[in-house]
Amino acid sequence: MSAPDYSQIRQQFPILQLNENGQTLVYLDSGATSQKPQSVIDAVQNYYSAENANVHRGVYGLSERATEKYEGARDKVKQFLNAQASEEIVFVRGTTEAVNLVAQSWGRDNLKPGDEIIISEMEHHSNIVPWQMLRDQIGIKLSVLPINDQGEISLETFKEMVSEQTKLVSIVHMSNALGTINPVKQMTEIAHNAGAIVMVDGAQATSHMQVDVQEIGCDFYATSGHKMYGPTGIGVLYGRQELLQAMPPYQGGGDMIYSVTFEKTEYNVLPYKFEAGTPHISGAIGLAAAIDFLESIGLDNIAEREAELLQYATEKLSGIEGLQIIGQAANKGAVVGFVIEGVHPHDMATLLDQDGVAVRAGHHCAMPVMQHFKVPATIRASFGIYNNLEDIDRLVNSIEEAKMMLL
Ligand code: 7TS
Repeated sequence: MSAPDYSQIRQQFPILQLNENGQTLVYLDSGATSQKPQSVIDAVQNYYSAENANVHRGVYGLSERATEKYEGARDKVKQFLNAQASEEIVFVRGTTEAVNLVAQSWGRDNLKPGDEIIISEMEHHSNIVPWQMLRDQIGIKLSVLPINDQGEISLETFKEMVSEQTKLVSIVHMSNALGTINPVKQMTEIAHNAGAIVMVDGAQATSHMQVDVQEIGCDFYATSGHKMYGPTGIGVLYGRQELLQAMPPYQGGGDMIYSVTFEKTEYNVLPYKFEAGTPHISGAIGLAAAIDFLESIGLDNIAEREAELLQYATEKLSGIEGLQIIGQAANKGAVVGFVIEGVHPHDMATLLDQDGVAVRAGHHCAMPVMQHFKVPATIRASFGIYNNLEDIDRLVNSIEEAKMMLL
């Protein structure tokens, strides 16, 4: 594929034409949620204008067409993640719901007191709290793989930690607070050798790099549509068919049943067993359009372009006196978290906003990462495919100006 025209790609995002406080918006918070290209907005609008009906139930044409579109979106996700079958793709609200589903369905059904789950110190709260809830419900042990001061895990330490007791490892693919990209394929191999299964939190990964669940070898993979240029409220749980097949439903209701009497309910086949109630039809259709958008650029091109942005941002930000980057992993995605001596992150983010520069300040739902680095919060610039070098220059200039006001 030839190099894409990135200024043309940026033009596809109407929101980036907005003026914020008198200046063109510089959006540097794609880690929280990405902006949406016109093609995704059109797909959602077209669904409601010309295709809306409930799925899997009507015998009339409109409902059949809505069902085809919804199931077509599932096939698209299957191909995007390289799952073996569409039955392995469960539509959920997002990564958070996917982790809760696995914890409550697989976890409650397969774990007993004393069994161990391993997560890492760099997890987002959504890959910590559901496991803590499970721990408190059934008495399992929750162990934490530490990170070093670069923000990396060690495969050696991981190897030593995993034991016969370990039944599941749940690890983030790319950290939202540090940018670290974890060696999930090697970790899966190590876990599998010890007889444990592996869940990967891919919320930050699927918009930045090619993800192939069969290549990784993981058992579950979770991601969120809204971080990959798709709508909010739609996400994906990939699960190996054999595992999903054996798991009990997570929620009960319509669509997830085959037959119901007051005595007994027979559950529907995969993946419907896990999709109780009317699903987020427009969300799935919008997500399919987002995948088309990503694939029209090419995930390898995206990774290359964002590596350039990361390198430029790292270089420029490192030149600011008193600024310290939190998270310096050798393998890193386009996220830069940092602190500035003597400046509270929230004050800085507020001043940057006045210049039209949107960054996030806070703990990024990864409080243990803040605890590791002994900071209350960081400022985070996270990049998407629409960002360019001028955005980074605007960020750096605004920081310099804000510093003069604050210090
Ligand atoms: N896992 C990671 C690594 C994340 O970054 C996030 C959201 C989630 C899970 C949860 O995803 P959700 O779509 O279910 O909410 N991260 C962020 C963030 O960095 N800023 O806002 C949300």
